[in-house]
Amino acid sequence: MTKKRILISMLVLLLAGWSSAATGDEDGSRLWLRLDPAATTATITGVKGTAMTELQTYWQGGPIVLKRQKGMPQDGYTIKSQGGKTVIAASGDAGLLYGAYHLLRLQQTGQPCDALDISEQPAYDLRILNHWDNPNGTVERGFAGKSIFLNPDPARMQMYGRANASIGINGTVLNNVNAKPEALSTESLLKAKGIADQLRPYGIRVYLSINFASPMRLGGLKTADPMEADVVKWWRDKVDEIYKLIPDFGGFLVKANSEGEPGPQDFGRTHADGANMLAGVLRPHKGIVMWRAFVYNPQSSDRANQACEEFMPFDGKFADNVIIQIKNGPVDFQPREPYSPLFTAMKQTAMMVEFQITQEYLGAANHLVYLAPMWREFFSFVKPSSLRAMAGVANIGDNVNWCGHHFAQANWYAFGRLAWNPSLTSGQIAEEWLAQTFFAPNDNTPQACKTQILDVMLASHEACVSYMMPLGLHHIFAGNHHYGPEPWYKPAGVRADWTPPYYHKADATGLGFDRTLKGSANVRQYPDELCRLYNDINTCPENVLTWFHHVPWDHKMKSGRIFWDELCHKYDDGVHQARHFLAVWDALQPYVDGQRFGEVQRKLRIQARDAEWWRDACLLYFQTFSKRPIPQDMEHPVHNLDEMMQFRIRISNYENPACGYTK
Ligand code: GCV
Repeated sequence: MTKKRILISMLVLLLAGWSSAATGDEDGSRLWLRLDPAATTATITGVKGTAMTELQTYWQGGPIVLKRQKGMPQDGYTIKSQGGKTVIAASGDAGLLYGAYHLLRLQQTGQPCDALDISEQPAYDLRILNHWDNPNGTVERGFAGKSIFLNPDPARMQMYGRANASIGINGTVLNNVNAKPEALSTESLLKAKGIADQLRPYGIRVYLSINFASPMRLGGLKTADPMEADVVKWWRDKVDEIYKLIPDFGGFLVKANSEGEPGPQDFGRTHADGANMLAGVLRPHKGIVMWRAFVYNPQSSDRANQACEEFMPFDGKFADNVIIQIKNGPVDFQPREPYSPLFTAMKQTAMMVEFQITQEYLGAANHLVYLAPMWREFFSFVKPSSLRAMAGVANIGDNVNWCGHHFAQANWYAFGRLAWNPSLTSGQIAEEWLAQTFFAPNDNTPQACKTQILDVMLASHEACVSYMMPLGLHHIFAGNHHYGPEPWYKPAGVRADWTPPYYHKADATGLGFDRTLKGSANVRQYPDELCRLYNDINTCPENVLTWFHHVPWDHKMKSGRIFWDELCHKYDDGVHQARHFLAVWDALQPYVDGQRFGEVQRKLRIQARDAEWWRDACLLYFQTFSKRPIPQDMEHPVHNLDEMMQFRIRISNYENPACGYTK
C-alpha cells in the first residue's frame, strides 16, 4: 500500500469511528438490557410463557429446553448443558424466567455458554421495590421525573417488568409510605389491578402502602382503633375487594405513628395491635404486612435510640405474617451510618431491611454514587440469614433513562442482585452491570479504561462520604431538600431533630454526638462486643467516630494528625476524588456513545463542583468552632462562609438533571 493509500484508509477509519460515536447515541431507556433481537429464532421448547418469549426474541445460541421440575426451591433454577441443548429447570414460571435471564446475561457479558452446570436460588423469597409515588404523579425523594404509575404506559410497564425480572425483583409497592387514604378507593384499586395484570407475566406482585386512618378518612367510620369490630370489618371488606381484583396481591406496607402519619398509638393501641389486626385480615389470602420501624418523636434526646425503644417491647408479639421493615441505619439513610441495632436486638420477630436506592442524601440524581459497597457494609454486621426479606426505595421515574443518571441505574441493578444473593461482591455486580450497560463483549474499549471506571464506581460511595460527611458526621444537610450542606441550619420553630446542630453538636471543645454510656447510651443497644468497641474513643472505628463521640478537636487520630486536620483532609480528599472521576470518564469519550457520554460528563462536573461546595461550607463553618487553621498541605477553600450561607438551591434545580447549585 502506498503512503497515500495508508493515509486515506486511516482517515476513513477515523471518520467511521467519529460518526459511529456521533450516530450511535443511546438514551439509556434500555437500561442494562441492551439486547438486540436475535437474527434467527433459536429453538426453544418446553414450558410456554415469558421465559420462552424472552429467549425466542433475544437468545442467539443453540436449542433450549424449559422444563418444570418438582421439589425445587421457590424461584430457584438450574441451567445445564446436556447433549447439545441447554436445559433450564425450575418448579414454576418465575424460576424459568430467572434462569432465562441468567442465560441472557451470560450471552450479553460474553461468557461461555456451552458447558453450563448452574444452580441458583434466592436468599429471600421477597425482593421488593418501594415506590414513594404520590397520586398526583410526584415522587417523594424522586429525582427522575414523575411516577411511572401515573398513566402506566404498556411499553414502559413491560420494560419495568423485564428489568426487574432480569435481576430477580418480585414485588413492588406502588405508592408512597406517606399514603393517602384514597390509595384504597375503588378507583385506585382498579388502577392497581391494571398494573398488577401487566406485571404478573414477569413474576412481580403488587403491594400497597396504606394510611392507618383509612377506615375514618375513606370509610367514614368514627375511629380507626384496631380493636374495634367495625374497624376490623372495614379492613376485612377492603381486603376482600382487593383480592377479588388482584388475586395474587402481596399485602400492605405501613408507616404508622411516624412523621405525622396516623397509627394505632392515636387510639391508645400499640404497633403490635395495629400490625396484627391487618395481618389477621390478610392471612386468609396469604397476604403480608410490612410494618415500618422508622419512628421517632421530637421529645427524645437521641433519635438513634428510638426504634429499639419502641419496638423491643413487642419482640415476639407480632403475627407470623408481619415483617418489621427497618432502615439499614438507626437514623435515616445517611451517607454512612452504623447498622440499626434493632437488627441484632430483636430475636423473635421477622425483619426485613429497607435500603434507599434513590439518593435522597447522596447527591440525588446528580452524583455518581454506587451504593453496593454501602449495602455490603451493612451485611458485614447483620447476617443476611437473620432477615426475611429485602426492600429498596426505588429511584425510578418517567425520565427516558429511568433513574435520572445513567449510573444510578447501577443501584437499581445492584439492589436486585443483592436481594437475590447478598454475598455477591460490589465489584462482581458493578463489572456485570458495566459490561451490559456500556461495553459489548467484543468492543474495543481498552481494558485499562474499563478497570478505571469500575474503580470509580467502587470508590464513589466512600468519596461521597468524604466530601459530605466524613468521620461519622450525619444529617448536616440543608433543611428539607437534603441536597447540599447547611450545617448551620437552625431556624426558630423547626423541631430540633430536623436541624443539623442536633446531630453535629459542634462547640469549642469538639464535634460529634456523644452516644457513649456517658452520653445518650445508644451504644448499649449493640451487642456487648460492639458496645465496648464503640464506647471507647480509642477503639471506635474512625469512620463512625463523631457518630458515637463528641471528639475533641485535638484528638489524636490513627494517621497521627489531630482530629481537626484529619477532618479537613478527608473533605479535601473527597473533592480530589470527585475530580478524578470526571477525568476517568473523559478518557472514555471515544468508547461511549455521544449522548450518554455527554449526559454523564455533565453530571460529573456538577458532582465535582458540589464536592467543593460541601468541603468549603462544612470546613469554614466548623472552623468557627475549632478556631484552628486549615492545614497548609491541602487545597484551601475557594469560597467564603458568608457566600456559602447565601447559596439557595431551588428544588427544581437538583431534580433537573442539568443543574447543580445556584445562588
Ligand atoms: C417517605 C425521611 C424522608 C421522607 C420519608 C421518610 C420515611 O424522613 O425525608 O421523605 O418519607 O424518611 O422514610 O418515611
